[in-house]
Amino acid sequence: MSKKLFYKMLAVLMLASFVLTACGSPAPAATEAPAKKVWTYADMTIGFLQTGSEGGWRAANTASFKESAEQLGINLKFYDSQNDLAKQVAGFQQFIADPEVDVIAISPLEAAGWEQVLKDAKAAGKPVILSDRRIDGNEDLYVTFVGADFVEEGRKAGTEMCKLLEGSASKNVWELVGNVGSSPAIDRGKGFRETAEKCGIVITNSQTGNWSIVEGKQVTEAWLKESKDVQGIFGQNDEMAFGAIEALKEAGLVPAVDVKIISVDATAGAFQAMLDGTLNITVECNPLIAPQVYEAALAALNGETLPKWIPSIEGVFYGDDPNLKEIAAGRKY
Ligand code: GYE
Repeated sequence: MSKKLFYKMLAVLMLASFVLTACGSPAPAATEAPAKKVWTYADMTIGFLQTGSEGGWRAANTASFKESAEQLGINLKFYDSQNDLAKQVAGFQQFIADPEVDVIAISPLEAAGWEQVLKDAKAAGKPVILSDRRIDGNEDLYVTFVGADFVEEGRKAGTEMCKLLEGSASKNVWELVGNVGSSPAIDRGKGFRETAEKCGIVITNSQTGNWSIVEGKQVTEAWLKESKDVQGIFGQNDEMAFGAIEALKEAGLVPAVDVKIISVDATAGAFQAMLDGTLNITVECNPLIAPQVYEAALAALNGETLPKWIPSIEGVFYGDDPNLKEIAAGRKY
């Protein structure tokens, strides 16, 4: 066999083995990255820390979480903080340590003091969603806030109180405030002052009624003992306004006539009070936000980036609205 033929055949063989390795035989298996888990609601266990039970709004909010979790097939671990901040922090730490819990949602009782537990949740790889109420502090420590613009709710109430007191010789207004330190209490007060003071309203009394009818009534009774020189009452929620209405009646004043009354929440009770003619206006704060919270939780687990605020949709309702009865009949809470 001539040298020339030998080298030709050798070249062909080498070429063939090169092609085979490049195309044919599977290269040794590289360690493929495991397929990325795509979370579904059925996979998700969410630990939700509720504030406790205050009134109609909170009851509707709690029902929204429990009912939509059932509908979506989500495993919900519901923690009732009984309106006790220490209990709420302890519950948060419990969810961080709980291997079953994938994501944590919280309605913070107060805005301050969450830095450390949020850092712990982050270190534990558990996304956190704020529901209904904000916290002060570093936005990087939570995924998003689902809820209302409380400052804007306050502004709306202030603007409406200006309209109700138009032409009134004096514009003394009393404010029933939510639980001290909570973002709705802080922000609604800020928003109300921003617009109310533009028309010369003077806030001559302001005190917490802790979102309750009983305390709303007691605080108003105490003020009425001192003076009846009041033209308007701003209840930061419906329940406290209901308490003020009772106190005014017992003091011989006609609520919504002698004293204009505006509340926030727009629960069924507020519509009934407007239909009864004892409440002038209610500014809506939507409690049915659980589906948005769950959507955000799932997106977070699937690594999606979310806006830092997912606003809830809200309106204003008037006691003198000719369609009030129909509107009230169509309300979900
Ligand atoms: O306005 C009040 C409830 O956090 C927005 O809490 C909520 C407030 C609501 O007790 O009725």
